[in-house]
Amino acid sequence: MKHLKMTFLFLFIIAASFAQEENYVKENYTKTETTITMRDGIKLFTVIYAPKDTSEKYPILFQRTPYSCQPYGEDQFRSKISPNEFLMKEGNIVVYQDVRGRWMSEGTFDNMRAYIPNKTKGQVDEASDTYDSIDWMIKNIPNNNGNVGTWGISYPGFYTTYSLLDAHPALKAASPQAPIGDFFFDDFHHNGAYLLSYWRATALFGYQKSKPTDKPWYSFPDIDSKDQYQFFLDIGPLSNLDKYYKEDNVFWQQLKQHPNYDEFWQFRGIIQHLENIKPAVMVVGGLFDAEDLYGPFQTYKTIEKTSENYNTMVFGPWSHGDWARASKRQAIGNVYFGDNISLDYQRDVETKFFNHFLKNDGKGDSGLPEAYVFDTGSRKWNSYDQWPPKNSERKSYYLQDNQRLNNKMEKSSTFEEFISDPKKPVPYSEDIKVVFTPRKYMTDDQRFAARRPDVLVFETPVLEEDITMAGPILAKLNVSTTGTDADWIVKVIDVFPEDAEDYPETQEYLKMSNYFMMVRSEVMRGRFRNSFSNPEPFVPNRKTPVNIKLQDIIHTFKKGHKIQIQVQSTWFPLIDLNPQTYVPNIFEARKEDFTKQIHRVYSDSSIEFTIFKK
Ligand code: PG9
Repeated sequence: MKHLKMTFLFLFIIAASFAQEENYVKENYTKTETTITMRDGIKLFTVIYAPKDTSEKYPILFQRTPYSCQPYGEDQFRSKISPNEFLMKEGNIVVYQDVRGRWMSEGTFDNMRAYIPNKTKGQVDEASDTYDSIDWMIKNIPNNNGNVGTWGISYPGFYTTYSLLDAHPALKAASPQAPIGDFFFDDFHHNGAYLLSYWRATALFGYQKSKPTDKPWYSFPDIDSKDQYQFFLDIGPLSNLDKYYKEDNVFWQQLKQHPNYDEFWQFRGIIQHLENIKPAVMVVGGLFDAEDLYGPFQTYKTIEKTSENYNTMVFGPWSHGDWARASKRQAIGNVYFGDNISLDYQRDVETKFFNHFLKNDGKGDSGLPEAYVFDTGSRKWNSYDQWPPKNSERKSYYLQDNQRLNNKMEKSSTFEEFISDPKKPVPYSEDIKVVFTPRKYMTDDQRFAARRPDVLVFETPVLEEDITMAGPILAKLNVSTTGTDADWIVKVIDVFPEDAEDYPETQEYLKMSNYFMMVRSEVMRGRFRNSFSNPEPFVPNRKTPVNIKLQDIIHTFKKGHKIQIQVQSTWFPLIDLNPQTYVPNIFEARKEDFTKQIHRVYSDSSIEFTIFKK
């Protein structure tokens, strides 16, 4: 009975704090719903929250989203507005907008709509929609101070990056957070491998609505299973999924029709257009973000190369969007990183960034570093005046015989081999569950994989001193297969010592003692090894180079730990199965195309790290 009382009390406290937060917005802001007419006549639904206190003028914080401006109705208030509570409570005009073709806005949605440079009359894209919206807001929202900031996470992050193109002069600051950079490298694909774990999410963007609506017009397929691995294994070839998504799921059809990096994807990538950027930019990302990691790193690095503007990056120990939450303990899966990490970032970094450029007109020093990154091994924040840090050097470790990860190549012609069987693929997670999009695996224990014969393991001896890696990683594999196609997955792992302590978050069946913590991982669909646009089969049994870029890390492998590399060829159902027999389009592969093959990894394969020298 006591337990029940405690539960009710806990729920009451949560409900009370939620109501209190919602009351804060209702008590301190007015809400106006309107439409803004774009240059082609389409009306975009826009919600304006303005401080009731009109004793000062406020900047406009603007978010464009495909995920709706709900709740709809001028008497319905969000529980929280703006990027964080600090900015909400100090007062800003906060505007949300349904992008073209979504929810209450008119027009036709185009997934990752391609940017049109030098638009002619009548041509529109998300840049022109943003420009027209900002122009209207500055002229029509009372009590604004003439400065606009944009922000958004993930898809809204993509629209934030978009706001930088043909930017309105009133746009002074933008924070693309986990922005999608390119759907061939973020979210739905990684280096050409299709993320099967995203399959259900395809419904989000697969259907066009017939008119402005405040109710979902799409639904997610009900898969009659609690075990995603078994469900997709039983499904077999991807064409068997068509019974769930018909012709009217436009995005599913596009995914199947464009298995290579063709113009369909190329035109939609936004990274290529990031040049001569003027507004101040703060890119934010999660070092364990399973959805968008390519996007934030490429957004920051490209702007750094092509533009003279204020451009900074913040990467913390976060999974997708954690930095916008207020969890006291920051943990991802079994691994705990510290307390109040998100709140501290919101108060001391994000709020500071927007205030500096929107309330102080960017005068003086922002007080923020060029690169503010959390070392996920030492559990400490670091500030650098460039990224990767100045005093870092590239160092190679070789995949040597007897499972040795060696900083010298003693043998170049030995190899390790394994049987890769699509009928018994390596799970990407031990958890029995169905995900909407992948998340937890990014720090999961990899001992379960290490014990499989189709996962190669290479590791250093126990480290006698700390080694800090800070920057990109390049896997330079030399491989062969008896087949004509293959995927290659590389995982970088921090092996904890025997005396590592459990966390409250550690799953019951696990121990942190000798935990194989995933630090970074990536796949290369072997057919794309020389070109993402022009795939090539392997020649059976021919030693072939396959390079895989792994996204940046900042991780100290501490004394007493070990650095481990795992190499495998299936990763299921995070990614779809490679038939290992070359077919023009894997989405059309037949059951008989899926073959068991023998893969080899040669000992002159290496992993090139960026080592930071204190
Ligand atoms: N990038 C994330 C996503 C895109 C598409 C489908 C599912 C997730 C996001 O916008 O959250």
